[in-house]
Amino acid sequence: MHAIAPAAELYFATADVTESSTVSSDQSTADAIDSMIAAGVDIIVDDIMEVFDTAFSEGLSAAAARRASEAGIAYVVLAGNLGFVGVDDVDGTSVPSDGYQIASYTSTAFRPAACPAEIEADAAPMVVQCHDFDPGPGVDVTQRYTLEVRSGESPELYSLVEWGDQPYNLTNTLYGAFTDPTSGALTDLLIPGTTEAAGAPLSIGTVFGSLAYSGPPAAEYAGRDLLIVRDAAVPLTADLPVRFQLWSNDNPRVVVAAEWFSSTATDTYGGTIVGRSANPSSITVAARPLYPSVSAVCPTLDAGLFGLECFSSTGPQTRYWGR
Ligand SMILES: [Ca+2]
Ligand SMILES: [Ca+2]
Repeated sequence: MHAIAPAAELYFATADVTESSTVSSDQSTADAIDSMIAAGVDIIVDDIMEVFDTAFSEGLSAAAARRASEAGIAYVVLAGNLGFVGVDDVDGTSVPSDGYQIASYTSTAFRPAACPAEIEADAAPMVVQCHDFDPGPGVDVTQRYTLEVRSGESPELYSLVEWGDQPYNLTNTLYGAFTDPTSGALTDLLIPGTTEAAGAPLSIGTVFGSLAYSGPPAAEYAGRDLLIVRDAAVPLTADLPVRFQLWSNDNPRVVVAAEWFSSTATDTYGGTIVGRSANPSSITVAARPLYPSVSAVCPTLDAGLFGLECFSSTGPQTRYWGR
């Protein structure tokens, strides 16, 4: 920074960002931004990954980033590395989600359908309904992900389900559940109402840890079915936007294919830019590959071209609030 702008006066601030304290992380990031505004800076370069950048409402740090722009500060922020791209084959067989961004799923409305017996039994006495991933007349309450697990790897991915209630004014309770497609057994839950996300329209958790694989060097391909589950006691009175995201930087990517991956008028796949990075007033920057091992994950780039990392975060995103 000093070499680029030797006469510039430099300031640094950091945020206390941990996955186990999403709300205070958001407040901490907002405080760091506000301290920069108070210091009278001209440019803010923000490279903080933060899980509580909400998609359906303006979070504390996204609001602070907006205030910085409104104060005339050039706000430069990371896009992030949260994209997952479908691979071209799974165990030698080509797959339809090849090349599609599959890290997230957003629907403009929760579409209620009956849950499998395993989900109902786990939720009891709560009565639940499951989201229908099929935007057409058919019903499919499972989004199947294919995972590639190699010896010595312990795939633990942070993931979240988010819905369109306002933070600290929740009406609905939703959570994510993963099941084993062969047995139907529940394997992972994304939990609502934890202290880390208290008052937020978020269910969060670490998933796929049960897949630790210690077999031969060849990869093992496992399936996991995602279900988005809702407490049916509260009637749906309006369209309730709902979203799922794999929230992980880890390489190589463990999730390599998805059953549903093609966007429609109501359902969007792959968008991972939310919060500060989605502010129209932000200058959002993606990365190009820096080190050779990236070519093991992304198609090899011409060294003379400034291509982006294939797992850079991407849009599209929809804003559900004003300004
Ligand atoms: Ca349907
Ligand atoms: Ca399915």
